[in-house]
Amino acid sequence: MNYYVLSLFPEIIENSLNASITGRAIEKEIITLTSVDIRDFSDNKHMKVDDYPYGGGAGLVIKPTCVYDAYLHTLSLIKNQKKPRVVYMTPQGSVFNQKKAADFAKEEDLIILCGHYEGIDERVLETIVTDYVSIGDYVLTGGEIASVIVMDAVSRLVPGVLGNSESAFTDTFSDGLLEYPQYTRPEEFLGMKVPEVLRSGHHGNVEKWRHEQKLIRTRKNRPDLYEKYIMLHPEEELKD
Ligand code: 6GU
Repeated sequence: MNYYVLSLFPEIIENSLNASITGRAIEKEIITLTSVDIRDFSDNKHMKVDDYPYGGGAGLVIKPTCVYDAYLHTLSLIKNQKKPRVVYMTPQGSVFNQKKAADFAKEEDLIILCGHYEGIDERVLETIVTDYVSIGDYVLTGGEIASVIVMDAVSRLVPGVLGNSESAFTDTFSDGLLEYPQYTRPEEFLGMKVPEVLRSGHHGNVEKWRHEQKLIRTRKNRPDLYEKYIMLHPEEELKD
């Protein structure tokens, strides 16, 4: 998986992705990250990339020329014949989820475009963007952190990025339920004991307890997901 991220703050993206599991995947060249600084494609001596909005109003708008030139430069770096998808990070997009992460993980190259403070001229978006993606119903100062979230979720689905012990956790959400609670030593912490069943050594009872915990948690924290799950598995509906 090769990511090409166009933004005005490449350091936010590099600092985040070069750490931890994604950082190790970059070192191993299972994924690559190329950040493209839109400011490098400014067409004036002050390195300005934005200008006043036509029609007036607050804030500035990123010029289409800078973004388009950054995009053409990015295409020139990509060997693949196929034109890559271009993901624009925006609260106006459709909300990112595990299904979209799996869809993006199938791509060989992904171009991700991030705005900051302000919008980007609509004409260049119409020309290059294939996917408009938001990460949720709140407003961030820019798309950089949102793009890191998308790349993190996509990267862990790329074969070889997770080690064996980590891939055990791949199926969170894959069955539509939240995960069960985990415990480790000590057996007693601040007067709280690890649930007896987990220390019983009875594998069947452990599985049953964990599944029930998933249902309890999902009903409490995500009633929307619980309703969906129960529609498909009515026999598992919790009694109380
Ligand atoms: Cl993708 N960008 C910004 N600026 N704010 C957001 C977002 C993206 N997703 C949710 N809020």
